[in-house]
Amino acid sequence: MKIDIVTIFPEYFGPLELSLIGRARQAGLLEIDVHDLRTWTHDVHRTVDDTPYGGGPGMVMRPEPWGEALDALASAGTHVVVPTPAGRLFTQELAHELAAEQHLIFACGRYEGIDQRVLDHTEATEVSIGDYVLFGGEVAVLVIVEALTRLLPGVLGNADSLLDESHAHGLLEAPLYTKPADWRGHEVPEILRSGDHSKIERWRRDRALLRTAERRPDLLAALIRRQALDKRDVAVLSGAGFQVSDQDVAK
Ligand code: JD8
Repeated sequence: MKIDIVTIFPEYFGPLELSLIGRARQAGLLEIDVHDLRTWTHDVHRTVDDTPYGGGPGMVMRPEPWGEALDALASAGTHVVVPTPAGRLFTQELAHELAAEQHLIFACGRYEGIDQRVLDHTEATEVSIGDYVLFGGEVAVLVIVEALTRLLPGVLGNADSLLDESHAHGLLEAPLYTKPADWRGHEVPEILRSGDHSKIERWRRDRALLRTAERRPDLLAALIRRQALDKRDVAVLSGAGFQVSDQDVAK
């Protein structure tokens, strides 16, 4: 996969050299190039912003440098992605969609954002990483690139395989423990030390179900809608006082 990132702050992307993303790049599984938007300005001050039509606070990114940048970087099957609080919510589902692309160009806005005509002209996908307000698109791009990198073939080993993970099931993960068995008087649950693997699997499923019901009722509702709970799941939830019925059991 090829990724181009266009920004007025190329220094934000130093972390993409580190750890597993850095290793994926070195292994040739992922090519990332970071570009300074000001490369595509022509005035002495390398201006990228101007006042908003219609008035209002702050400044808007001018379309001309963006147009030149995106023309210079575009290839045949390019997909432009623009982080904005008004975009489609970034989820694991969207991560899979984007990870299937050959070439992505990320356009990082600053100030109040980018002139809408750039997004319209390039048929960009507008994406939001969540309902809170950032100063610009750079951190959102770091989040999205990390989520995509994990999905690229050859990046994950068996130890951290995609099959087993919480968002694949639509459940939160059960809690994790390592040694020592007693830490400051807090003990690791007995069952995890029992060596009984079928009991341990059931215990983890129960913890995951109860945690999800407690913390993310939206995820539990989605599982019920998809008829993804079995009789035992429903019994565990109902035994813990959560409102579930026989209707919610998969047929
Ligand atoms: C891009 C400019 C700041 C946004 C006025 C000043 C994503 N989940 C998210 N929260 N915030 C962003 C985001 C914020 C951005 C830009 C992304 C470019 N800003 C603007 C509009 C309101 N402030 C984001 N993805």
